[in-house]
Amino acid sequence: MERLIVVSAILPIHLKKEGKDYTVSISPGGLVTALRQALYKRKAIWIGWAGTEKLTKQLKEKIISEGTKEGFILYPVSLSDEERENFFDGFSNGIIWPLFHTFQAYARFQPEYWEAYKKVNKKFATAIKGLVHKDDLIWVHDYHFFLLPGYLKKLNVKNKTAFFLHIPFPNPELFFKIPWRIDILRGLLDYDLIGFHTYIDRKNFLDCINELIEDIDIKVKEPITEISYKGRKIKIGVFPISIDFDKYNSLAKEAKPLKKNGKIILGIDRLDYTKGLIDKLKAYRYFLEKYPEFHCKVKLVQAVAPNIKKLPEYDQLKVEFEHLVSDINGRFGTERWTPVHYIARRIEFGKLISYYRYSDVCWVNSIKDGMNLVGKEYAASNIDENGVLLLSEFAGAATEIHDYSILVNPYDIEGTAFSLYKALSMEEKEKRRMMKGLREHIRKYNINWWSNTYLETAFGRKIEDFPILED
Ligand code: GDG
Repeated sequence: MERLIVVSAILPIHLKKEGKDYTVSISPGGLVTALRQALYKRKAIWIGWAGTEKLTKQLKEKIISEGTKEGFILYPVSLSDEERENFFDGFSNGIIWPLFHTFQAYARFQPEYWEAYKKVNKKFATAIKGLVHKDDLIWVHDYHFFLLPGYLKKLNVKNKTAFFLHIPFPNPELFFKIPWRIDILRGLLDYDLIGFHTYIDRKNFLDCINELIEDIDIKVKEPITEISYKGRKIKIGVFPISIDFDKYNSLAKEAKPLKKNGKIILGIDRLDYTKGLIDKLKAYRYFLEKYPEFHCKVKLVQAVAPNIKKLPEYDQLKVEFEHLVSDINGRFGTERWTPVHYIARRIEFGKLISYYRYSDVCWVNSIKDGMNLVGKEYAASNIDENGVLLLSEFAGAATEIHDYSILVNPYDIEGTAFSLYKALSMEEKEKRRMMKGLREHIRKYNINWWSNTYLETAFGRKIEDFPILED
């Protein structure tokens, strides 16, 4: 029986120091949230770095047992400090993440980053070779592994490989800045399937291939585009990722009501410059200046989960964000009203569901985002169908659910403030119509739909076809 081997840069675990000991739990983040729900109890082997070298050895047992509870077999790969620095902080998060999210100025094209990227891709390929069976299917996630299938081929691993990119793919103008652009494209073409969130990402990828790769034949077809290259066929598809609708929908029924004395505008983001947090606060400040009738009647609840990426941009972002929060609270706040309720930590899941169910507006302001799951989670939890989603037109989700949300351009401070005003002033009937449509869409195109469509295209299998882990 074939097994599913899942590869992601970091294992889905979170280590927390408690006294002298550590607790291990499943970590936050879009990729993990989505995959965890798709793979639950499916006995997949999940390969990745555990996030810390020393502790990986010390906590191996705990990590493995935490995985077993979820029905995964977690397999930690070791990385040296130098590999972590140059592969993670360097190539992946210091070049690809900013450039693919249109933050070109943050990209540092250091040659040693590229060397580490190749080395770590090879290391993962070697780890896979050590545990793969003949019929296993290999599902690789995200921008850390553009070169992995090439190394697998060199190691004579002939299993089918499929890749999914969780972040946007940039247009040629941006992509061509990368000194190693051809190696990256050729590397990707070693996969049997390449999946993107949106048609824009697919178009950008095909435009890059068209211009840089010779002797290639591209047949753009729906739903799956086919590329012929070096005697092989490669499939290219669009698979907008989603969430476990039923889970959010049913948990919301039990959600504890929020103490409210006014309308709540909700923001749930990781601390990342791509999420448009600074522009959000500027638009909110402008909104409070322009519409004083809303003073004391609204509150922006903004949770900002810490980022594991250790880069100076994140420290600067935090400082600038906190400065704006205190500026707004200092300027507009009163003894009884704090306009921004800032939560500088990850909020507990039950509380998150309460916020989703009882907030009047959910505000996703990404400068660029592969998909963004927060808006979908909000809709699935908004069982009273009285909330409004304010959604950046630059989040992948906007290409899918634009009819059921108010779209904003995060660069347009005045326009965004006006859209917030519209969201807060919308008639009940219109709110219900939009939220109903949004919920129906997400109920249908849920995480099972996503994983099954993807796995069927990649391997001719559905998630149900993989063995289930007995309790
Ligand atoms: C990448 C792409 C794409 C956040 N704060 C808290 C919390 N979260 C959870 C949310 C959601 C997840 O983290 C964030 O998902 P996103 O999709 O918004 O963003 P990324 O982490 O950047 O994910 C993204 C995704 O991959 C999947 O392909 O959609 O575009 O960038 O699930 O709920 N959860 C809790 N407390 C928090 O404070 N409990």
